[in-house]
Amino acid sequence: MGTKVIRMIAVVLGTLFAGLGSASALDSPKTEPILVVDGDITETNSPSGATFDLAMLDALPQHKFTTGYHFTKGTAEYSGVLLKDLAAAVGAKGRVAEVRALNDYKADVPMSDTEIVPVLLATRIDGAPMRVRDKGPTWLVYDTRKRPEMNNPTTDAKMVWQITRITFK
Ligand SMILES: Nc1nc2c(c(=O)[nH]1)N[C@H]1C(S)=C(S)[C@@H](COP(=O)(O)O)O[C@H]1N2
Ligand SMILES: [Mo]
Repeated sequence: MGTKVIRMIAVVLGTLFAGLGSASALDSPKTEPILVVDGDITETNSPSGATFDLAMLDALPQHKFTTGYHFTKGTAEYSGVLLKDLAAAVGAKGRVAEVRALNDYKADVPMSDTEIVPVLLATRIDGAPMRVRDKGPTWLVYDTRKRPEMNNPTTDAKMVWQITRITFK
């Protein structure tokens, strides 16, 4: 092989790996971190795992739906990031997300749920960021409208609000 060809191959490989690197590299929070993701993940940006501020969550694909729960007042538009997109962003290998709240309440969310209904890490209600007093900064909500049989206490218990940490395991 000529040196020209070898150089070309080197350039192509270099570009490929640089591309892979930038596609998977996790940004760092520029404002107040609102979520820590840890456990069985490949993408991190701090010794404690992958920390996110609101802008980093906003940079992931956004989804929304309007619904109400028996424990909420009326209906509201919930918007944010699908749990499965968050899992992809951190290279989560685990099949369960342990979702922990400010008050140490926690629930195990099987990733298989995310294949049945949209499971959304809501960052906003009716377009407004959620304050802690409004169940923020993030709230895990299930869109059970197409699967009403999932409106049951087991699902309710997985809709953790005031989330601080998600551990994939
Ligand atoms: N942060 C947090 N989220 C939580 C809970 C909790 O205690 N803390 N309770 C769960 C349970 S068991 C249910 S049934 C629903 C509704 O809780 P509520 O009946 O106390 O409103 O929220 C879920 N999310
Ligand atoms: Mo519950």
